[in-house]
Amino acid sequence: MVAAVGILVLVIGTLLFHFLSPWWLTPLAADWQSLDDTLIITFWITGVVFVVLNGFLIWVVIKYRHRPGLKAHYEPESHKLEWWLTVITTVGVIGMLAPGLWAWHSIVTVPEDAREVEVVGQQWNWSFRFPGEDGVLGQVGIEEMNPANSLGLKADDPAGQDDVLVVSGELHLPLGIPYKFVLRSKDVLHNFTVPEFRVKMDLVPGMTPYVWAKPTVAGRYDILCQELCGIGHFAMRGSVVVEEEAAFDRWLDAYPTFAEVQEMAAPNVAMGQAQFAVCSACHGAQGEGNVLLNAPKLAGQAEWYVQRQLKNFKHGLRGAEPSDAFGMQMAPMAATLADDAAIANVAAYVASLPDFLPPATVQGDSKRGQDFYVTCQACHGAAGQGIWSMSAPRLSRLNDWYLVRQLQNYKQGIRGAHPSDLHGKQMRLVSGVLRDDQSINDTVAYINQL
Ligand code: HEC
Ligand code: HEC
Ligand SMILES: [Cu+2]
Repeated sequence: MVAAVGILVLVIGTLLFHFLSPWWLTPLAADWQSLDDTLIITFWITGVVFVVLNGFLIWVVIKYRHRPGLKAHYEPESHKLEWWLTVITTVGVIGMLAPGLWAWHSIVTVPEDAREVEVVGQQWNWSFRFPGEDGVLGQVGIEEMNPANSLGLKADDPAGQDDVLVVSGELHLPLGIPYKFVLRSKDVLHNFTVPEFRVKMDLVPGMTPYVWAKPTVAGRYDILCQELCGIGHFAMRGSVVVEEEAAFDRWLDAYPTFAEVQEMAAPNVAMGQAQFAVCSACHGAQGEGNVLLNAPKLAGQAEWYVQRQLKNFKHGLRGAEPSDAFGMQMAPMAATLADDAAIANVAAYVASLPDFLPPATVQGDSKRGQDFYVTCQACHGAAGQGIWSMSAPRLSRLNDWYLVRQLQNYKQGIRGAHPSDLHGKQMRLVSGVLRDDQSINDTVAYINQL
């Protein structure tokens, strides 16, 4: 009797969980109703079988329970029953598999009018490339990759010249137009997933798998990597923004073609030095930092990172949160840099400043910090030197008080809260490994020794 009640509770509990749980499909935002239908059909078939089988089990347990004097009847074979069970099972399995074959056929059949975008995955960031007017993506090679050409386009391929490079984790797409996502991995296996689009496909190094979708609902959706691709796998997030075509065109226009990137003049350090006069009021004449003004040391930081932060400050991705008192002081300063060229000049000047080791001010247990740093070094490097291909800046030889404040800001969502600040969001997710202020101090004490 106890067993029968147990099974009954299990069945009712499972059904309740299925219908009441909040972990249900996200609202559909692409033309993939067929995938949802396939899933629902499978749920129905398995659900009915689950209830019927367990109901039968309960009935058997009650009806044939042990009673004194009752003897089991031996019947090893029943052709009639076997025949019925085979037919029902076959129909059930066909019912589950056939819709999947149809759906799979449409996944691998890209519509004629689909446009193309390349999705590039790497540990642990996303970037994108549109083929430009010729509609053809130019050739790429790993040996071409460097901070100025992070997608590795080949300079001598004419097809690549008009490719539009979106070196940012945020992709925009026009509403109602089918897109073929050509997938490329720079390093290991990744998986491109947009739950609302119902697309999900592995990025395999050396291959270019693809998947397609037609976005049908405007909005912002997460891009997830659903492959265990290393320590930062959970923090490998991107965004896709679906909007009207006019807004999409404006967005895409703001990104340079490969030809434009190559033509960009080398930064002018002398002009950068002139611009830096403003900055030195807070950051010091040699970019050495000033704790009284809360302005960190800049000397020794990588050019690409300084550039990105200045753009983030200027465009409101950093220092726009009202709770970010120090970022708010910096943001108007970045706005004094008129354009990308001015930003590049000043970043080049900062990179030319002589580096030195600033005094340590933070106390902590560096042995304990070393254990935490195992996570950090996957992106920031074992010596805290920063790794551009991870988008992670240098941490060694910065002001330790500044590092502590940034880690607190990430944890509290003061930095990295803007939806377009995907690098900041990544650090926010990762900062969860440092549970409290003590762990932060310990980690920074260890970084001081690097
Ligand atoms: C009014 C003082 C002030 C001036 C002037 C100023 N900054 Fe800043 N800057 C700050 C403060 C404060 C921060 C730290 C913000 C934070 O804690 O998030 C900062 C942060 C930065 C950062 C981020 C560093 C990092 O490691 O992420 C960069 C880069 C930077 N400033 C560059 C500049 C440049 C270039 C100029 C001149 C155009 C400039 N700053 C002018 C106060 C200033
Ligand atoms: C998955 C990669 C990844 C891991 C792991 C990671 N970081 Fe970061 N970190 C980044 C990126 C990317 C940025 C740059 C964020 C931006 O551009 O705003 C960053 C920025 C920072 C900054 C701000 C530096 C500055 O100059 O403002 C600090 C401090 C920092 N990380 C500390 C840590 C610590 C400590 C750990 C380990 C607990 C860690 N990070 C682990 C990717 C990572
Ligand atoms: Cu990944």
